[in-house]
Formats: sequence, structure tokens, C-alpha cells
Amino acid sequence: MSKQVAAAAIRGAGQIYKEAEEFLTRAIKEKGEGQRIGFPETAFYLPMANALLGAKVETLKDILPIIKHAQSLLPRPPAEKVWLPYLGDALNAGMSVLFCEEIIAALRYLYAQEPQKDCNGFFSDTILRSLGIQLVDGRMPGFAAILGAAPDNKLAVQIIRELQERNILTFVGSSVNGHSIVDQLLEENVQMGWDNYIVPYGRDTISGIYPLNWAIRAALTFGGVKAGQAEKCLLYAKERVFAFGLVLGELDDIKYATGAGAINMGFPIIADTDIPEIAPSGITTYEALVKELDYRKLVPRCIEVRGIKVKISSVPIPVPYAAAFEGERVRKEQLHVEFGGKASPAFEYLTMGKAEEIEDGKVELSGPDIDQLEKDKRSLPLAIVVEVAGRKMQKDFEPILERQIHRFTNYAMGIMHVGQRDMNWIRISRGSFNKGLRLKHLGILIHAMLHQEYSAIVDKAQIKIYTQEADVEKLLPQAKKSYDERDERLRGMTDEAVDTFYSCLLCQSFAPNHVCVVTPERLGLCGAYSWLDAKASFEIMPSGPNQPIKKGEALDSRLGQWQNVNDFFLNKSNKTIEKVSMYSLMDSPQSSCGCFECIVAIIPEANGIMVVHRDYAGMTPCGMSFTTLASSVGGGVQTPGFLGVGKLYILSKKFVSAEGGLKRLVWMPRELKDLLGERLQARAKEIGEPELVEKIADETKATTSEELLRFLTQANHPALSLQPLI
Ligand code: SF4
Ligand code: NI
Ligand code: CU1
Repeated sequence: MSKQVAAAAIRGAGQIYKEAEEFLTRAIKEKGEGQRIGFPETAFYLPMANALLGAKVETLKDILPIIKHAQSLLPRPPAEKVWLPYLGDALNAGMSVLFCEEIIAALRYLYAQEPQKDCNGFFSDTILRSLGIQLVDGRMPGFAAILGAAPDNKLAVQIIRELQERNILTFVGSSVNGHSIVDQLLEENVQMGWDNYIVPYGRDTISGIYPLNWAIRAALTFGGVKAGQAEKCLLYAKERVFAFGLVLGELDDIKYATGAGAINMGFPIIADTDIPEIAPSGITTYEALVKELDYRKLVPRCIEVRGIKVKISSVPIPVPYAAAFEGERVRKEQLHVEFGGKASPAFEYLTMGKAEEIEDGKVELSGPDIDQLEKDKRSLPLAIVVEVAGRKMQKDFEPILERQIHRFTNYAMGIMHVGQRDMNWIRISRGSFNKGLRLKHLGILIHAMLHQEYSAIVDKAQIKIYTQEADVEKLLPQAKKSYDERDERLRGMTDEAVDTFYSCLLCQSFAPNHVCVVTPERLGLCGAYSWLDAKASFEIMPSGPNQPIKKGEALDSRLGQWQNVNDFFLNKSNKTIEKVSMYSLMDSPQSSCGCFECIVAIIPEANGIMVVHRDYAGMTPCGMSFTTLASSVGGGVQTPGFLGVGKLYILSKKFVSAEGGLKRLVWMPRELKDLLGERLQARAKEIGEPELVEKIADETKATTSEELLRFLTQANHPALSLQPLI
């Protein structure tokens, strides 16, 4: 390894240690040793210290042993002449940096210096969970952390767009000579935020710790790795978190030191300046430190060095097209035209047709296009009618394919799609219109994507687009009839009515022992996979993550246990789970990976259960916030009394039915109640408890178990008179 690099990293680590140490001393002097410290919305204290040392830092005093450890990792100042720098020294320095930067960041929070203006600051646990599915299904194949600034704004945007087109989640920050890529992107009006796959962390290199102490939490959240298992945590990051660092502009000692920290986690560093390279070392998968001076090759080189597998959709339309553009908004000021919502009548409908009547790839527009808008008009009526045919196509797959229209259209830069069916709302931006985007491209992209992702069931697809009000009104009733029939069919689908359940093993890329079993009345805990989805996905990819499980004979139909399901579990959970109940919270419940939408938890005092969803940040009556609860449920293990579930499972007749089902539910956040709304009311009626929803407490009624009990007694909640839960 180059002497220059090692020396710089070691010098940098020394400086960072000194800053941390001085900052801590000052804080203790000003606020006392007992001062509480921590990051917002995490169950992992100072995550680096927690993951790698098992430390639970809660006060300034708790930092003292960490900083001492960080000091002990610093290579001794070398004697000038005999010094032979080597990788191990630089890596140790890097480890020290991981701890010290985290300490500095936490102290900055204490002094309200974070998050920095226009920046995210610390990344919460919840964000990691909510990205779950995108991570495991390959929509988000990797992560980049950019440090510094591009030579000019145009290049900054170009690099970012290239990363977005590959769906790499990119963290931007740090700076070089007073310039930060964050400001370059702000100046160019690039939309940032999690939805856009671009997240600014801060304008200095120290705040580069945020992506790193976020990445290490993946091991604790999904991997079932315990706090303190340092080697396992680092190995998990190397093998499962496909991240790399991209340094734009000159490197200083602090950047070298931070880079050495990242390399410890298996994350290589790529620079656009002439630096000495570090060849493969075993710490990273391939090279550890690489330069690429040609900007056209920069992003591809990053992907290659980290070994990221990128799927690029090739869709022949005049604007960039990738999952990273899914969350982008089209605001009023940028609007060229809109359809649906409050603007005009609109709907989208996919139906199965006869193969001989469908001409694959045909896109037909009837009515004016968006370059023929009437003066001062910004909207048009719209009907998108997709007809598909395929030998393996089934009527049941229609709603699944139809739902993809949302994702497919959203992937186009400058198209925003909200809702579905006859409640859709589509906007097209002026920028994309100016690049040549027209209505036919909606058809072109739907056709291309259906073939790309669903070729196993779709042989042919044609798309008709209507923009005259009369046509839209005329076609709508048929679509509506179909929507109703589908809903009816779904309602009739019960676990008893089918002989096959489906597995989902998608999350095993992050939670290696996790298995979801998806039944008609219980969707996957991420909320993204229903039984029908899993069934379709099996047709599409017979050797994929969704495998049929023949139910066979039930061992216990109250608990929802089947021999075949148990056998499947044992086999696919790497022999960690022997039996699983589909309908019980207490007796061998399903395991959780980490990306659950909600957590169900027992409240013994109330003889009941509570549910909390991911977006609720407050306290719950079991004494834990969602974040804290979540940290004890994931990693592919069974935790009797606690269960990760998809939102819609709450409405199922099989919702923890072994324990009495919905009648047990004593608490849920207001927002979740509203979200389930009428459907929850309907379920309450169905079980003969029409007042139940009002009897279920929320945070406005109770956030402690005492308050809860008082409320439940007053409301005469049915759980109080159910059989004892334990
Ligand atoms: Fe992961 Fe289960 Fe969702 Fe599949 S259904 S993606 S395994 S959480
Ligand atoms: Ni879009
Ligand atoms: Cu998951």
C-alpha cells in the first residue's frame, strides 16, 4: 500500500480523534457526565459503537470507554526513518475514525448543530425498513456516497443522473475548497430526498459517518447479527450492502481517514483525481482504492469496482427512465398537462383479450395529443386501456398487471402518477414535454415494461389511449364493472378455499433465515406481496422466491399449522425454525425480517394487543416506540408476543385469530385507524362489535399502560372479558 495514502489516513484519524476528544471534554464540562446523548429515531444508540463494541451509549459518560478504544486503535506515531506503513495500520486508523466521527456527530446533535441546512443529517432506522422491498427485489441495487464537488455543476448533475438511471441510492455531501455537491445540485434545481434516490447528508466530511452508521445497522436490523459481533457486522456490510464512496476533487487527510473507515466495511473508494491506488486486499471484494479520471467512465467504473448488478430498463422514450425517478413530483410550476385527479375524468384499465385480436406493440391514440392543448388549458380527459394476451395469462393476473401501470409510468422522468383505476392522477412536466414526450410514449413504455418484467405471462400487449371526454365516459362503465368483480372475487378468496400457499424468500438477500408464507388471508409483512402476487410471480419465475406450498393436512387449524408449511420453514430457514403458526401471535408466530409495515405487540396488563405502524414516531402503551419495538422483532427470528405484519392483515378474518382476532386489539395510532377507515368499521360490525373502533384507544387517549387500562375499562372494551392471553 502506498505510503502516502497510509500516512494521510493515519494523520487524518489522529485529527478526528483529537476533535472528538476535545468536543467531548467540553461537553462534559458544560453539561455534566450524566447528560443524555443519542441520535433521533434509532434503537441502536450510537450505532457504530453498538454494532462493533456492543456499547449502549446513553450519556456522555458512556462515551468515555468508546473514545478510549478509538485512541487505542490509532497507530503509534511512527519514527520518521524506520517507518514502513502498511494496510493494517491504516485500517486500524479507519476503525478509530468510525467511532470518533460518530461521537462528533452525536455531540453536534446535543448542541443542535445538526442536521445542517438542506441536509438530512442522521438516517433513522425507519428509513432503512421502509426501503426494504426496493433493496431486496433489486430495484435499488446499491448505494453511493459522494464526497466533495464536481468540477462544475453540469458534471455534478450528469454524475447524479447516471447514478439515478442505475437506481443507485446516492448520498451527497462533504465539500472541496468550500464547494459542496449539495449546493451544486441545489443550484441546478435537482429534486432531492429519499424518493428521488438522492440524499444530502451534510457539507463536511465528518457527516459522511451518517451513511456508514446507517449501513452497519442493516446487519442488526435484517441480518440477525447481535450488537458487539464486530466481525460479523463488518462482513455483513461487505457481502450484502453494496455501497461505495466516490470522492470528487482533491482528497485531504480527513477524507483519506474516512475512506479508510469505509474500506473496513468493505466499501471501496473511487476518486476522480490522480491518487495512488490500492489493489485487491481481501477487505473489499475487488480493489479498495481506485482512480478514474475520465468522467464518462466514472460511474460505470464505480459499479464495476463494487460488483453491483445493475438492471437497466431499455425503454425507447425521449426521457430518462428508471425506478429512481418513481418518487419525483411534478409541481404546478413545472406542469405541462395533467389528467384525472381534480383536473379531468380519467381511468386506466388492463384486460385480458384474445390473442388473435391483439397486435403486439400497437399504440393507438384517439383524440388530441398533448401538443394540441386548447389555449390556456392544462388538462385533458384520459383513458388508458391495455389489452394483453398470453398462453399463461390468467384473469386473476389482470389486477396485478394493471397495478404496475403506476410504477411503469412513474419511472419516466417528468411523469408523475398517483392512484389507480378511475382514481388516477397523472402529470407531465414541461421539461419532458419539451424533450419530445407525447402520449404515445405512455403506451410504448407500458408495452416495453410488460415484456421486460412479465414476459412469462404476457405474449402480446396493445395500448389504446383516449383523450376525448365522450370516449372516456363511454368506456368507463365497463372498466368499473370489472373493478367491482375483482373486488368481489378477492373477498371470496379464503385460506380454506385454496390448496396452495406461497412462500416469499425475497428478503433472504438481507435476512438470510427469513421466510414469509403468504396466504389469501395473510399478505407478506412488507405489505407488497399478496397471495395473488406471489402466485403470479411463481408463474413468471418458476424457480424464483415465490414457491408453492401444498397445504396438505392441517396439524392445528386454530393456530394455522400445517405439516407441509412447517417442513418448508425448517428447510428454508436454514434449520432455524421448526414450526410456525399462521394465525397466532403467542404460539410459534411467523418470523419477521425487518421491513414490516406494522408491529403487533402483546399488552399483558390489558389482556390485549396493540398495533403500531412504521410512520408513527411517538410512544406506545407497551413502553416502546415503533423503532425500539422493531429492533427486537427482526432478523428472521420468531418472537412470541411480537409480530411484524402488513397493514391489510389487520382487516383479515385470520388476524391473530388464534388469540381472538380483532377483539383483542386495544390500541393503535390515530393515523392507522384513519387509514383503515371504513374497512375497519366494517370488520368491527362483522364480528358483532360495531362500536369497537371507538373502543380501541389511540395516542390521544393513552400512551401509557395505566392510561390505557383506564380508557379500556371506561369504554368497556371486549378484550377485558376475553380468555386470559397468557
Ligand atoms: Fe420480504 Fe416477506 Fe415482503 Fe417477501 S413478502 S418481500 S419475504 S417481507
Ligand atoms: Ni416519474
Ligand atoms: Cu423484509
